[in-house]
Amino acid sequence: MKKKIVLVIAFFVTLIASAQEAKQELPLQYGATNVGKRQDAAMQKFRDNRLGEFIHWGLYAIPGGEWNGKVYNGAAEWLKSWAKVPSDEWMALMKQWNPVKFDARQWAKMAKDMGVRYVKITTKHHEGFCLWPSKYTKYTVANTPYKKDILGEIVKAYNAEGIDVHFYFSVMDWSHPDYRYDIKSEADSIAFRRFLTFTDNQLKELATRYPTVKDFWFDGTWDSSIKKNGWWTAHVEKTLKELVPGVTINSRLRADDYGKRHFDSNGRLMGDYESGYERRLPDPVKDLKVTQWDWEACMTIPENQWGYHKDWSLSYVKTPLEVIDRIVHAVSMGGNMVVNFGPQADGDFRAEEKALATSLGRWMSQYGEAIYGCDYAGWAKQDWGYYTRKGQDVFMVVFNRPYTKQLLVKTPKGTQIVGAHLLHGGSLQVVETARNEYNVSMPLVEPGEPFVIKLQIKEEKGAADKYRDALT
Ligand code: FHN
Repeated sequence: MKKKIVLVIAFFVTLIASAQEAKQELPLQYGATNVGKRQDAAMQKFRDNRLGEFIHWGLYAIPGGEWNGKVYNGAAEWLKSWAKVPSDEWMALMKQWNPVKFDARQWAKMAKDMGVRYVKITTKHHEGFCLWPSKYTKYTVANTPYKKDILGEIVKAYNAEGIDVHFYFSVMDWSHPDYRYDIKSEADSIAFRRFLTFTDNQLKELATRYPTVKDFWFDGTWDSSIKKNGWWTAHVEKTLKELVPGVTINSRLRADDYGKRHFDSNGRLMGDYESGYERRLPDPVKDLKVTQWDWEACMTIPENQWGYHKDWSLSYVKTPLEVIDRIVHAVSMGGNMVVNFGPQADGDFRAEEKALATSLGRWMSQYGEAIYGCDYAGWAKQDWGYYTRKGQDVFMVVFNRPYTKQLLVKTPKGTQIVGAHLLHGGSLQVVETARNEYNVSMPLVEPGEPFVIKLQIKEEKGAADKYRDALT
């Protein structure tokens, strides 16, 4: 009887709580459009790709962080702002834009060998210089000594290697007289409306000139002017999706009716995937909420240089192992990772980036099975590294070797480990030590680098439990 009363009370408490929750939902015209994760083939492809190459290339590659003899340590693609260079002076750099060593096929080959499945290329960064011959501005490759459509060459060459091309696009445009950081007057509002039309035109131009584009990744969308025009961000998402079937769009584009960004005022993700993890990653234990939506992180190789900077000694430069760690970390939590490159003004990559690409490629060719198409496994994180999962295959990516030579594995209820082997190697001993706890032995000959163990599992619901807890 007592139990029944408790159940009835619990039922009513839940009912009242959910009614209150429903009441708090704000009606939104420009909020999230998807319910849950997108499940169509294009989104699945985006997700399965997992590893991407980011490329920041623009006029900033020419000064490479130095202006009038002074080297600025801030991000090289922001040099115009650090050194307070007037727009016309900055845009005069176009006269020097002649990347004679640029070879799109070589770039695509390097990307392929590196193991990336997609590239994100800056069609236009904050400076406003366009890598395609846009007919809506004079600040494009067409008006440089080089003349050729760099973006077109990249799309063609990468697609020929089977690599998806994503377009980075900065809405904030320092070169445009109608751009506004905020709207404080009627005049601002009129100018900014003109700017939005200009941006619409450029986006339509990109979507129609390069119809194989798979994704638009927006940046430079944090200003009040954009937050006050949430309707426009929703309109861009809708227009691009009509123009390019299946296209994916990052959350950074979006603001809702109240100027709320990434997640709308009801807490729902806007766009198709979250893009807030920049040069950082969610905590693998505390931030498991991210496994509920799609997300993509991006990272620089030095601490904060996206465009080419001539002096990498000014900050810490990540080693290939650190980069690999971050890639696996992202995938283990159901995210993608994009590793950034900032090519030189002559169109070649700096030696450090080439070396990193080679190291990444070597590791990915050996262990990529634990990355591509993999997802969050749902198993409790252990100190030796990360789990990833694809269907029935669970992968252990081991970064930290324990002195015990035993890798502790705790499985979810009803999951048994029935075998383990080194990816491309022999089988490993598995000892069940307690309920849902196992020791997987380290390989006798250690690979000397982060390695992958593939587990064979059996998932049984309601399996007989051979352990009995002591009465305490
Ligand atoms: O300001 C930019 C920066 O230069 C770079 O492009 C990064 C890449 O995610 N996005 C902006 C800062 O969030």
